[in-house]
Amino acid sequence: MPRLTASTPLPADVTTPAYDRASLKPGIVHLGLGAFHRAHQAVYTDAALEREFGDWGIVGVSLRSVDIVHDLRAQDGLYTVVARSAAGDSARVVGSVVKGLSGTEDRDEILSLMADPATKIVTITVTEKAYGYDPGSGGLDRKHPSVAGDLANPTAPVGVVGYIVEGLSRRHAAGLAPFTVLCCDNLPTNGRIVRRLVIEMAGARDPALANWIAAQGAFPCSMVDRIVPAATEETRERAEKLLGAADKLALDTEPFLQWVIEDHFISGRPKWEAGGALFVDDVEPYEKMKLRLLNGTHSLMAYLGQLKRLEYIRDVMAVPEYRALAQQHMDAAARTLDPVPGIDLKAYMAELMERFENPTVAHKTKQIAMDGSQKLPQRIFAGAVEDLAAGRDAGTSAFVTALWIAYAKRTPDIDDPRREELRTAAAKSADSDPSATFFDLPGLFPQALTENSAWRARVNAELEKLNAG
Ligand code: CS2
Repeated sequence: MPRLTASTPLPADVTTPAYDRASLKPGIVHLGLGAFHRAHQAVYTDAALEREFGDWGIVGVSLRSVDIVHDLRAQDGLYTVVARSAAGDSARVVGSVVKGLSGTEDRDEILSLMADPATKIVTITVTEKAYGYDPGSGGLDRKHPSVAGDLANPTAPVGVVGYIVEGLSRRHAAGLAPFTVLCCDNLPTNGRIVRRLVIEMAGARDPALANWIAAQGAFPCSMVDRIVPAATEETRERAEKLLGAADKLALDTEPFLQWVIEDHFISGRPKWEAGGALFVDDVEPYEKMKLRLLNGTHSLMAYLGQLKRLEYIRDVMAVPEYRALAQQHMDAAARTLDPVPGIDLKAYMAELMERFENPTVAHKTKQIAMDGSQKLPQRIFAGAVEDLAAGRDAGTSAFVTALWIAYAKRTPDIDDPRREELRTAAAKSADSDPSATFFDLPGLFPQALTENSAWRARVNAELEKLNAG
């Protein structure tokens, strides 16, 4: 089967770039070329280019992986996104990514591009753990490997913050305006977090650079949403049938997608509203809603699924008792939210339950269970703190915490950057207070939870029930 390239003739029912791709020039550098970016921001940019063509091609950078970049080159930057639902599949070949670069092989080229006046925006999806963010201080975790490396060797960065600082430093030296940094990871007030990390790292090498970034930089917050399972052999086979060409980068996703962005860009932006993006003054209520209702409930189902040997989210949703637990947590989490402009929360939650049930989306509980130490603070603990302060019991959050601890105890090869600490906590956990060694993990649980003995007792009671069940 021939490989998908720019000259592949494609069937009429496959949506293809409706703009002159050959004349598309790059204006965005994207860090983190994973499935999520390719099925989300790249699709929005495709729609934006269709509506209003401009120099907004994306150069996709994978900081670690080389294969994906080689595949992208072999396919002229093209790949397929298949949106799947019970109503059927619809395939779109995305054209907005003009080039792929890898941090391992192309560091100089990436940095030159970041310093090029044509680059106006740097977008990021590198997952929570890659930033080296210390939730305790709100600043850099100086023990994080790439943070430590980039502080020691700032002109040859390996991590996301180091790349941004070196890119901005080169622009500063050249008398250019900064690029806008648009974080698209599931962190609350993500733009503000990245701004602080970047300014801190810049300040460590040159206070004048830090001042310039603080004064001239732009780090809009954004909330991103689309369920994109890791691609499998089945994904690639399906795309091959739909296209009549082989696509090693094909993805399956759901039809739903959402992007809420603060409209603060230094040198313009693509017309992302063409793909349905919403521009608002304050993203925080939307982020909170999504993190606590979608991601928090996802984490609940992921750990429950792992403990009950259910492979996919849809399998968890198919068990009425578990579905009810998901609903219960979502209802409780909704009580911690401020009103979200333009959103009917009831309808939003009903739609979430339908998305989780989508029979055609094979989203692995194991994938979502990954990196719990990086996810639970914003998904579960933050809401629990607010619940307890308001006199509510935060019972469903205690349940999710117990699920995660039970999972950590039963999974010695747990996929988490704090794996060694989790292993030790699991090994030292005592029957009299089984969650204590987890509550003692530095910087993980907010003080309001570690100091609340009634809530901790509730976590232990849930753990006991899970052990019995
Ligand atoms: C999931 C998210 O893997 C996870 O932790 O909760 O990736 C989720 O699918 C996306 O945030 C949906 O927008």
